[in-house]
Amino acid sequence: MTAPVRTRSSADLIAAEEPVLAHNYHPLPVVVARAEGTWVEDVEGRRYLDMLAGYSALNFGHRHPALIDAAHQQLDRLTLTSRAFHNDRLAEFAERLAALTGQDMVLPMNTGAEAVESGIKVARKWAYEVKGVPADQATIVVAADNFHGRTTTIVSFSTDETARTGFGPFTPGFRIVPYNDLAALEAAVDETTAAVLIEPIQGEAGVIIPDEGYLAGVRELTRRKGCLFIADEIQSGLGRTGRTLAVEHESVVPDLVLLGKALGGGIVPVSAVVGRRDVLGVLRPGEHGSTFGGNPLAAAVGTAVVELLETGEFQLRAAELGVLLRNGLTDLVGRGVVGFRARGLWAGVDIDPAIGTGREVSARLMQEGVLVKDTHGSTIRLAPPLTITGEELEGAIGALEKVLTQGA
Ligand code: IF1
Repeated sequence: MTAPVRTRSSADLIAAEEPVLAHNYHPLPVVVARAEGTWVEDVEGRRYLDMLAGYSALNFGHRHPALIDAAHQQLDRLTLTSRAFHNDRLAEFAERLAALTGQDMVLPMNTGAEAVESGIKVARKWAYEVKGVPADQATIVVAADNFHGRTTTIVSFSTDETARTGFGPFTPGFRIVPYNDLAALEAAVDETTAAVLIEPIQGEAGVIIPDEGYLAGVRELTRRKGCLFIADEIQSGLGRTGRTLAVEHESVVPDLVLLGKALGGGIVPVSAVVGRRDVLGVLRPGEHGSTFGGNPLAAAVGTAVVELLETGEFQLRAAELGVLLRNGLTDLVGRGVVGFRARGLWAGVDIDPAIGTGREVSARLMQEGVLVKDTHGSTIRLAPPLTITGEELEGAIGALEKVLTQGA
């Protein structure tokens, strides 16, 4: 008889996973049992500051009261109808999300990858029916070092061999150009191009922030060449960079915006494609769908998330605390940090490889009570909940300083 999970130690639980759980992750050896706000607690009661926030899915912290309350209320009323019928929560979610993002229409899905796949399908359909691209000839231009999810079509245009190897054959119709390179983009976009799909800031690549003017350049180029600009804001959006959407830093309005992660408040998977009516309007009944997309529980939580963002409070917090983060990291340059990129409460920090790999530094930070995730090589990403206090943020930076100056 397996002991009830609540009495098994972290070590027991880690060991118990090994024979029965697919090994598609290599987690840090911490077993989280409860969490609130910016703090998580492991099985033994040790507390950690969560500087990953579920890869930006926990922008509002763990179990934000307003979001948990919205979920509880909906759980006691209605959780799922399928889209075969209407439900009484979806209209308000779509109305308020469209208004928040300055777009016309919403296509509700569940995971980020589903939003990306849906954006690709809508862009192709728009290319055939509106732009007049010959059937099955549509191309979509993406950036090298992208991360848009894990489906076979999405990894078809990944440049990360680890994400691709062994998963072919791949979906055709994608062209890859260097990120932050308008000349290369100009050369790749032609009369077959349905869309340019990019992250306004590349997350997994290490929080790569393009030159000022790049996003505006993509907007001008796609408009001039008659193709769509699709911005993947699944990680960069919903307050993370100090604005509702990262594209707002250049006052750019894409034709489609892909949202996910924090849209579900860290409670349920909620994603969406938001965009122009004449683009999302190409979809007709029966042409696309999802069992859970737009379900009343997701819509209730999603509406509560939008409500949090409508005040602008979290965007302001990210912008203001982002100054503290930037200053703290600047003080560490030359003292274990070889470089960093930061916008709002989001940073990619390049550690001196002589001190350790990103994974090794993450393990040492864990010992200091701070949880982060490495991206590649010796780069770690910092993406705390936007609810973090200045004092907590200074504590995290202090822990990083200690780990770096302790040396190898
Ligand atoms: C994993 C990375 C981050 C995303 C962007 C779409 C998706 C993601 C910009 C797909 C998802 C997640 C996936 C998760 C870890 C995490 C991740 F390390 F994989 F690359 F954040 F950087 N667009 N990113 O960042 O959304 O289908 O996962 O809901 O796969 O390990 P999803």
